[in-house]
Formats: sequence, structure tokens, C-alpha cells
Amino acid sequence: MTTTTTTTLTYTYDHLVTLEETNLVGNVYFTNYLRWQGHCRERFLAERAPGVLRALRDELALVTVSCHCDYFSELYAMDRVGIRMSLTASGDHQVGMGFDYYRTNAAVPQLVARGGQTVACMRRTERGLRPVPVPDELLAALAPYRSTV
Ligand code: SSV
Repeated sequence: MTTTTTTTLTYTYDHLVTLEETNLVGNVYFTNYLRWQGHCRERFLAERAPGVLRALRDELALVTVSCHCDYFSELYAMDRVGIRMSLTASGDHQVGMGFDYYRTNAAVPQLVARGGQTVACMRRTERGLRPVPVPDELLAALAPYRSTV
């Protein structure tokens, strides 16, 4: 018998929850989980594809066309959360990412939320936004995250 284990490589952004992210009752307000998706992807670009980040100031636009999050357990101020980003899809013009949110200050990391988003690569033109292929530098940065069996 052969057993196959598939492991998905993830890129982790670690965050320390602040009081300003919590609501009156003390738990983290739901929109912050989506903000952290933004922090995670920005950090990835800055570290792994800095030219793409610079190109955003010119003609390149990375448009978020879809974004979601499911919540399993609450987070509180001073909780440590590791946001593990994976590559879930990629097409000619789009990149899909998954985000697993783990509370990491517990003895065993606990999955507290799971989300995802899709980004479309576009170019700003005089006639509006036009789809463009995923930039080569980003494709190269994503290569290690394509699942291997
Ligand atoms: C301001 C703005 O439009 C920023 C967009 C950033 C998009 C970043 C996409 C990064 C994708 C990384 C996927 C990594 C999977 C492991």
C-alpha cells in the first residue's frame, strides 16, 4: 500500500492583536481579519516580488475581485495570530489565495478562522482597466507555493 501525503507550503504573517482592533465586548471586530489578509499579501509582495509592489504606483493594478472569511473562534487583544497564506488558484490574469488564521499563543496552535480572496491583474489605461497576465516576477515568487504531490 502506498500512502501519499500532500503538504501545502504557506507564507506566514504574524500579528499581535491590538486593543484598537477589538470591540466593546473585547473580541476582534470582524473586518480586521480582512485587513490582515491585506497585510499578509503586501508583506509577501514586499519580500518576494518588490518590483510588483513598485509597479502598483504606475500602470499595474491588482484588483481584489472577491474576498471572504469564516469565523470559528474569537480573538482578543494581545493574542498572537499567525496568518498562513497559501496559493489556491492561479489563471492567466488571476491569483487565488487562502488564509488560515491560527492563534499561536496557545500551547497548540488553534485554527480560529479561514478565508480567501482573488486578485485580478489589470493595467490602467486611458480607456479604463484592462486585464494583463500575472507579472513574471510574481509568477516566479508563487512557484514554490504550487502544490506538489
Ligand atoms: C494595493 C494592492 O492592490 C495590493 C495588492 C496585493 C496583491 C498581492 C498578491 C499576492 C499574492 C500572493 C500569493 C501568495 C501565495 C502563497
